Amino acid sequence: MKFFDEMRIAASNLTDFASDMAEPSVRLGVTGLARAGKTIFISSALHNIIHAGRLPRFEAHATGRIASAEIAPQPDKLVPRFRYEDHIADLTDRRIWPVSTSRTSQVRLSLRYQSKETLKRTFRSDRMAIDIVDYPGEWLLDLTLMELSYRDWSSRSFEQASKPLYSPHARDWFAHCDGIATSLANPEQGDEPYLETLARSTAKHFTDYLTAAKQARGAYALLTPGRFLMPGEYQDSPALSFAPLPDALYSKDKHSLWAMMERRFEDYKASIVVPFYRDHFARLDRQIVLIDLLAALNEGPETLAELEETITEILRAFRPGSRFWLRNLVSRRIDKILFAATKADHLHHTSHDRLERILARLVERATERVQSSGGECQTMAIAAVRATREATLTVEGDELPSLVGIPLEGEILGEDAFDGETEFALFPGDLPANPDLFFRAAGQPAPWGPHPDKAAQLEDEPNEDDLFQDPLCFVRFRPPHLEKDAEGLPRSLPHIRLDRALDFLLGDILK
Ligand SMILES: Nc1nc2c(ncn2[C@@H]2O[C@H](COP(=O)(O)OP(=O)(O)OP(=O)(O)O)[C@@H](O)[C@H]2O)c(=O)[nH]1
Ligand SMILES: [Mg+2]
Repeated sequence: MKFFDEMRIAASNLTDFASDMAEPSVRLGVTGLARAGKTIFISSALHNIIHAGRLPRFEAHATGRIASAEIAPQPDKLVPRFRYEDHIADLTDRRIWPVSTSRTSQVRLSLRYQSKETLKRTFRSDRMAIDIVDYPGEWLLDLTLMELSYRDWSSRSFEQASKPLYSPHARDWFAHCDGIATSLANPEQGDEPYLETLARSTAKHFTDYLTAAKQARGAYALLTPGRFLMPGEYQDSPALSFAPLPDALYSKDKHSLWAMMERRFEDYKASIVVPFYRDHFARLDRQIVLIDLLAALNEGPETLAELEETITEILRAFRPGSRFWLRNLVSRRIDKILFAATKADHLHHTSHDRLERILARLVERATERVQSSGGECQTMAIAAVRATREATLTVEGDELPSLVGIPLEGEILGEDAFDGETEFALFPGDLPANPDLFFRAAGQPAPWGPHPDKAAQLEDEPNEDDLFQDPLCFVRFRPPHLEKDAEGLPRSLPHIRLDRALDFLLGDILK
């Protein structure tokens, strides 16, 4: 971390302070791996606050103390504005989910509210700005690079790629690496310096591996560098032409391929990762960490273990602890973190407590870290947009707690292929009451909820032998149909516990 960065963070904190005199602001971090639900959370939270949504547990909103809420010009003029209106139009008019985020954007919600404290009420009109940043989840993984040397990162990358879940995707890249020593000994002549050619072809093989591994393993895997998977403005840039090298190629010669790669790795950290952290995370006050736990559960214990590792690693970057690389630079401290399991509308409410318990177990290590540095944590199962409603299915005389919704076009469940128009009722399965079942050693069968055919034979609590090894019944649904109000505007987006999440994150600030 360079002195210049420290100055910049200090300066931006000062600017925050100056603008805070007019309108105090809170920076809310919406953090999560790719596809965790960040964009949907931000869109639905804004829409519900602005359009008088049903938020009974968000006290300031429910009691009418928020007099006005509107999108206001954001403080960072060079960052694109979050495309709130487009996302809401997608969700409410076209009833499609917005596409994956490929760049950073920001939005400021400006609130006027009536304080509960008489003194405050008498002496000033209360205003509060809430700044939120949206970004591609892939980039979050890069925060884990900051404390790694090139050599450590290289050996980590090879170690991961050698694991059975990854090695099938790494064959070409490994074969290429095997040939590097030979290429170095017999350089081919071309227009470009041969080390450059070699660096680029190595980076290409490595990127192909990362892409294939991510496709197979989902967003949970700690695959870095994140920009290789979601380059944003660095598409095709030389900043992304490096890769890990086998330790056998380690060299102290500053003209070697190793040294070249090492320089590029360090440049990547200094010129891409540090600014990303500095501009978006270093100044956060509050944070919600969104986790697509259901999808990870569906994948099995290996994925869950991987997700746990990834989340814990990432959160190290947010803890001002002793080995923390930015510890003296962050003038603001995150004092509250909410861990939320998203998309809870894929489960019947009778399973929400269980999902929360699994989440609490998943973030145990991360929570300890936050609490040891004085922060407050909570866990919650939420759906920022509720795409299903609940119903009871009767199967052979048994009543099964079920969900009704319109599966997305192209979704397949057993023999059913969906057209994106037809409603469908399904029994999603139950989660086991004991979260430990999910955290057994990787490699063992997944302890999924009972298969629908078996459900009727089971007592309340399935024992392990009864657990079926199929995943939960899981299809992706279209966003819900919304009635229009008297002015022809769509009513607010339905959700699960979005209000409780907002109350935890912002309630005390709006007292
Ligand atoms: N049913 C349901 N699906 C959701 C919800 N939130 C997110 N999803 C689904 O998850 C997908 C990803 O959500 P996003 O909000 O785009 O995820 P993100 O974290 O912004 O992902 P990146 O931009 O790729 O980092 C959406 O396209 C939806 O299919 C929810 O509350 N309910
Ligand atoms: Mg997004």
